[in-house]
Amino acid sequence: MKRVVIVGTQWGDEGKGKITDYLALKADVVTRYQGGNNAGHTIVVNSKKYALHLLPSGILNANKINILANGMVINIEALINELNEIGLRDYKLFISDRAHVTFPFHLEIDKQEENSKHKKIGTTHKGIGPTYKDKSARIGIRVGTLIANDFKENLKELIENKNKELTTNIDFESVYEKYSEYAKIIKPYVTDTSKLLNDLIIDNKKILFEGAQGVMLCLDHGTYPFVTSSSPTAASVPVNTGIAPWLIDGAVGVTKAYSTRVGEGPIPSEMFDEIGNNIRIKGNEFGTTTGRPRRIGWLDTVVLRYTKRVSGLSYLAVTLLDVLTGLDKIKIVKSYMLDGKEIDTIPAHIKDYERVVPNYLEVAGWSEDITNVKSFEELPLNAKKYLKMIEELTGVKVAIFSVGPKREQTIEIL
Ligand code: 2SA
Ligand code: MG
Repeated sequence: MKRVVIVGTQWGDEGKGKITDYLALKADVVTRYQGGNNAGHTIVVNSKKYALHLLPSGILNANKINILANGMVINIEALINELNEIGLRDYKLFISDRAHVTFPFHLEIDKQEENSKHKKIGTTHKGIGPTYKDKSARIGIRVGTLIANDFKENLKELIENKNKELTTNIDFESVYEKYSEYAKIIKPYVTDTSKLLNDLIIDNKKILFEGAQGVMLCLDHGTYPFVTSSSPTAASVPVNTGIAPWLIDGAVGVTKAYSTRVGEGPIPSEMFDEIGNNIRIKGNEFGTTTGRPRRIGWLDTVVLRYTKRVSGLSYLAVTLLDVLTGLDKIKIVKSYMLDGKEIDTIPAHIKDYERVVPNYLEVAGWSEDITNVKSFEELPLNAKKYLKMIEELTGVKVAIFSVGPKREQTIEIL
C-alpha cells in the first residue's frame, strides 16, 4: 500500500505514534490531517525523549517530508516551541496555508466553556473546539492569512467578535505583536500542501496519513457530544488534505489490546476493579497531553466493527499486548444489550449508549513474559488465540502487534 492512513480505532491513545514511527521508516512523507496539539506522542531518538503534539512523527528523520495539512488547527506558539525543542537539525516541514490558527484566546474560551457547562466534555483545554467553531462560523484565520499583509485587519475583526462573547477582554495589540513575529518564523514553511501532496503522489512517493485521537471521538461518528471537533476517520483524509478519495490505498487501524478513554463519555466495558487499576499502572495509562489518568475497559469488538464500517480498516495493529500478561481470564465485548435486545452497533443517542450492557466472551490468559517475543510463533498459545479471536470477531487481519515501547518490540506478521 503506497498511501496509508493510520487510524485510531477507539478513543485515542491507541499507540498510533508508535505504529506511525515504525511504518514511517518505509515512508517518504508523513502528514497530519486533523486536530491540533490535543494529540501527543513521545519519540525516543538516541535516548533523548521528544514530546510531539503537532509535528508529524517523521520530523526527526532528515529524509522524510512532514506535512501539516489543511484540516488541522495549529497553535503557532506551540508549533514554534516544538521546533525549538527538536533543535538545530535538518527537517523538511510544510504547513498548509489553509489550516486554521489557534490563538491564546481559543484556549481561554475552551476553559470558560468547560467550566460553565453543566455537562463537561473533559476537553484537553487546547482550544481545539473553539478554533473549529470559528472555522465553521467562517470567521477563523487561516495560516495563509496569518502571513498575509492584511493579517492585522483580519485579527482585529476576529478579536472584536470574540470580545463580545468573552468575560475577559482580549488585548488586540499584544496578540498582534506576538503573532506578526510568529508569522515571520513560520512563513518559509507555508505552502499549498494539497498541491504538494498531489505532486508527491505523481512522483510515486509513499505517504502516511497520521490520524490523531480515535474514531469514537469523531465529530460525526463518535459518541457525540463527548467527541473532539474533527474527524479522525480515514474517510476524512481527502477533504482534510486536498487529494482525491480514490488515491488512498488503505487504512491501518490501531487498537490497544484493551480499551481506554480519557475525558467524559461512555465506555461500556469500563473496569472499576483491581484488574483495571493494574492495567492502568502497567500500561502507564496517563494522558500524554494532559497527564490525566485514563479510564480502562476490556477490548470492545462492537467498537472495532463500527470503526471498520465508518472508517474502513485494511489491517489491524494491536498494541500493548504485553500489558495483559498475567491475567487468568481476559474478557472481550462481543455485543451489547439495550432494552433486552442484543445490538451490534453504537446507538446515536448518547443516553442510549450510556445504558448499554456488554455481552462478554471470556478467554484464558497467559503468564509468560512476551516482551522479548520476535514473531507470532513465539507467542504463548493463549496470546496467539487472543489475536486470532480479534481477527475473527472483526473480520480484519492483524498485521502488527506490539509488546513494548521500543521499535524492536513491534512485530509484523504479514
Ligand atoms: P478536545 O480537546 O476538544 O479535542 O477534547 C474533546 C474530547 O476528546 C478527547 N481527546 C483525547 N482523548 C485521548 N487522547 C487524545 N489525544 C492523545 C494524547 C493523542 C492521540 O495522547 O493526548 O492518541 O492521538 C485526545 N485528544 C482529545 C478529550 O479527552 C475529550 O474527551
Ligand atoms: Mg497519545
